[in-house]
Amino acid sequence: MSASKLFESYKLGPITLSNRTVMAPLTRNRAIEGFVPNPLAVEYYAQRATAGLLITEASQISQQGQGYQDTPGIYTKEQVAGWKKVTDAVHAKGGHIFIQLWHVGRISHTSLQPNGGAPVSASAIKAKGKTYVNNTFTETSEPRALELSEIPGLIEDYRKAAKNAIEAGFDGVEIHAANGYLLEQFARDSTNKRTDEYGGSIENRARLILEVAKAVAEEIGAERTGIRISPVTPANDAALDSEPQKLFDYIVDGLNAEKLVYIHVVEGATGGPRDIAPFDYASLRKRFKGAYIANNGYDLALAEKVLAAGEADLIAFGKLFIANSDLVERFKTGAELNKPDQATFYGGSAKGYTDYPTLAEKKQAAE
Ligand code: 8OZ
Repeated sequence: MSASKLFESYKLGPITLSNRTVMAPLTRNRAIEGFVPNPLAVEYYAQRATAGLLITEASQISQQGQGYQDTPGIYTKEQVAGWKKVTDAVHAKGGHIFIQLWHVGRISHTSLQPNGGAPVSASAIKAKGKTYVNNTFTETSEPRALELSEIPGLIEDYRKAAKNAIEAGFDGVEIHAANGYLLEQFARDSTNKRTDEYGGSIENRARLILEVAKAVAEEIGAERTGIRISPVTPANDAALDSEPQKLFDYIVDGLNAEKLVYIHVVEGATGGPRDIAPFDYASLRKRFKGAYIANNGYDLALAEKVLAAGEADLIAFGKLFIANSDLVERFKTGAELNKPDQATFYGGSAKGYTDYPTLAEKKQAAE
């Protein structure tokens, strides 16, 4: 039995997590009619409730915020009712769960947009790359720049989604400001060419993220509001900002002012190399007064090392939690890990979703 810090409890705002593991947000494309979470999601998340904190798959805050087929939303009554079953099941097992609030911006396709319109972004610059719609990988559509007059309505969509999240029983929300989606499209100067108060200087490009953080925190409490950032990821054609360190130091200072409960940092290229571009994550860690959740390519050894050094408070694991619902127990006992099956990540049903064998089931099968 290891005496690692990973298995110590952690007070995150008003809730106490039973350990320092976090299940990272993981897109699974299994939503049903009306972009309501699949009934199987109840079992899927409940199976993983021994994580210190579960963060749901990214969930669109509006129809405009959707970019891929079969992702769940958090903007209708039916979606809220679907999520309530998930949060009830997780809480019944003693777990804690946040929902990730998502607007994809330009990473979308007209077929998913209201009235078949263009997806929106900071500027009318098309992303190179594909999204998945109508069961096919499809070029993203040419976006249009959001009008200045549309921005209050966009912030209102985040605020309403956060309100819905609390109604659905979530312990809090994570604002998705990572991986080349809308909020990052505004932050980076590679994708934001605006000339109004949301473009140009770092202060202007950070404005939307900070206004969204403020609105959400005002609605549900800063102690229930976290955010995910990915300062140097190339995901979704996100070319590097010209000054990523200055940009994200500024953003984190602003998040401090809003008293957010955590920053969740994708270190390096999402799902890829951790050292893709130079960046001083310790600077963010030092500046930010709330919790630091580290993510990207962590295994048990790296997690223990980083926690012991005080470089993070919590560690988020993605693929390892897909394949191992009892990941915490496996880490504790040094048990072998199941391998994730990439073919069943996106779309489908129970296969590769709720049917990975637990340690207990494996033992039983061997007897
Ligand atoms: C994989 C496939 C589709 C979306 C992200 C929400 O990267 C995603 C995502 C991941 O943040």
